[in-house]
Amino acid sequence: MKSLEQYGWDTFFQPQQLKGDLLLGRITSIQGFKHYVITANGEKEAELSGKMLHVASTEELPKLGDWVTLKTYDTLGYIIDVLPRRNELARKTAGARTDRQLLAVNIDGAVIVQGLDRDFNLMRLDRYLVQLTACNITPIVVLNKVDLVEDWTKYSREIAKLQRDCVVYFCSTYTGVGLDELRNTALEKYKTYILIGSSGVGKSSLLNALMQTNLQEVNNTSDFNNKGKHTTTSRDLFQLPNGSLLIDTPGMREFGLTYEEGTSDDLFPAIQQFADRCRYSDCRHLQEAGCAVIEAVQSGALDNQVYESYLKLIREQRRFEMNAEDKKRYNKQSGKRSREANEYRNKYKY
Ligand SMILES: Nc1nc2c(ncn2[C@@H]2O[C@H](COP(=O)(O)OP(=O)(O)OP(=O)(O)O)[C@@H](O)[C@H]2O)c(=O)[nH]1
Ligand SMILES: [Mg+2]
Ligand SMILES: [Zn+2]
Repeated sequence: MKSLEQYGWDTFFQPQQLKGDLLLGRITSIQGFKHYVITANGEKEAELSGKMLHVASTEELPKLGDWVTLKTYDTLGYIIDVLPRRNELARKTAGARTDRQLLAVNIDGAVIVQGLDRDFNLMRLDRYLVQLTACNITPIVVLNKVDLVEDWTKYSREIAKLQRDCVVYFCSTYTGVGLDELRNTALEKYKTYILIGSSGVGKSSLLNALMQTNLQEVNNTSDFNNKGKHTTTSRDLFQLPNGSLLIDTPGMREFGLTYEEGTSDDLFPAIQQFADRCRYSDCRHLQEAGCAVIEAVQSGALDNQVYESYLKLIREQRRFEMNAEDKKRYNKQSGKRSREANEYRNKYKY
């Protein structure tokens, strides 16, 4: 298994015995029906096996970063199984009410990129941090384009208000500031990271700078008529010279929350520190008497912007949860139908 370690394989994935002539590999790109899989015998192109076409939900289909078993014939392969995942990076897709989209799986860290031109936004950053925490993925914050600003310290002060456990790197792909530090202290060998953030913040530029070659075309907004032709359109996994694995993604307009249960207060450390002192243990910190969180906002101990962000995210999460319940009820019924169809198919072997 040695050679697969360099693509992120570790003891977590300890396989069920590999049967027969099956090969193990990791998905590095998905384009339509084509899945690119890196294996100990090099890169293979693979398609879904018949079995895969009958999974109960699309979330079970192979995703970028998945470990899969495949059967290969020369260069073409068929994906037989998806191995259990360490984690899944999900978001609610733009527009759809409850659609949860898996951006990538088996991720060690997510690099949230914001540009210091006009893109910096504390609430948006908070949203990314909440969702990553809920997905069990370590956040790394990169504030790019520092060549455009004079005072960086105010951004550190803003982010500190969120009281979240995340490291912030100030970078410029133009001047090279911060890149060595990012490379050497945030990106570990053989671990998998994903770049996320709005379009135009410099994700592909960062990837290129870290790769030390120009692999991804960048969205050159200085182009004639600002059309920005090279905006990234697919998610792909690359290996940096230091061995770490980095996924570039198209800029996201929306990064909706998808987590469903649990005490959401755990996801908001800045709120939690006061919440323990609320009069009612089920206080929602909206207008309840004896709410220590509201008192903290009034006294200035808690930043109002951080409180507003909390309220907004909690509302959004409740909406997602309610819609998800509706959908689950529906899926249960259609899942039963598809199971029945499968049983029938197996019985009569067609
Ligand atoms: N001033 C400045 N501009 C930068 C920096 N890094 C990238 N840019 C510019 O920002 C624009 C967008 O860069 P990209 O790397 O394509 O951004 P992206 O995040 O990959 O965008 P999408 O693929 O659309 O999501 C380009 O014109 C880059 O030249 C930087 O450090 N400083
Ligand atoms: Mg890009
Ligand atoms: Zn309260």
